[in-house]
Amino acid sequence: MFEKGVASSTQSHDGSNLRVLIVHARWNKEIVDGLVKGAHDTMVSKYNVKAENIVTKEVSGSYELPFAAKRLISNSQVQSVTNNDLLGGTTPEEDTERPFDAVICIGVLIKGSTMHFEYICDAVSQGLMRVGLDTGIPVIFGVLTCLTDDQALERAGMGKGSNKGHNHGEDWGAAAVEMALLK
Ligand code: RBF
Repeated sequence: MFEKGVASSTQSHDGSNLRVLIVHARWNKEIVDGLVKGAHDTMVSKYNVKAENIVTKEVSGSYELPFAAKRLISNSQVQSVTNNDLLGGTTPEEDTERPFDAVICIGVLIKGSTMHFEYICDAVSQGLMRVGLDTGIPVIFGVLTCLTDDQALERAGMGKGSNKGHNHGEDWGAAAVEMALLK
């Protein structure tokens, strides 16, 4: 037997200087909310990310996540340059609008009776990878692609039976900090 899933990192990660963006979809909101909370609370309690340095934005569906991530990353970079110009240069600690160090995109896709699911899954996974590689800012793939409602609930730690499952949002929070510090 082996322990399924991601093992804890052998290195310690201090997220106290990081600024992280969470973008989430509103489809299947109850499950999405659980995943967002898992990511948020893990970053704060386990990695010392300051709650005020976690910005949360929402979009309609998962298909919108890559575009939103790209635009919000670009805006944070432009804003930061403008602020530095206006203020005559600020240190990262003083600049609350400094660029994001990592982005977590969260959505829950559940297969229906048409091909929509396959198209959205493909577009979103390709799109999020592209945003990360194009911008140089780590983008975490926090999108569940499930065949049933129960699969989605269990992967948010909200399973109906005795097995509540595991909240994958916690792993996404950890991955965001680890990737942000990979410099
Ligand atoms: N968005 C999700 O985040 N999860 C879904 O399970 C989901 N299923 C959809 C099923 C259909 C038939 C349609 C039309 C849209 C669905 N969307 C879903 C919304 C999609 O991500 C996007 O918001 C819309 O297609 C508008 O671009």
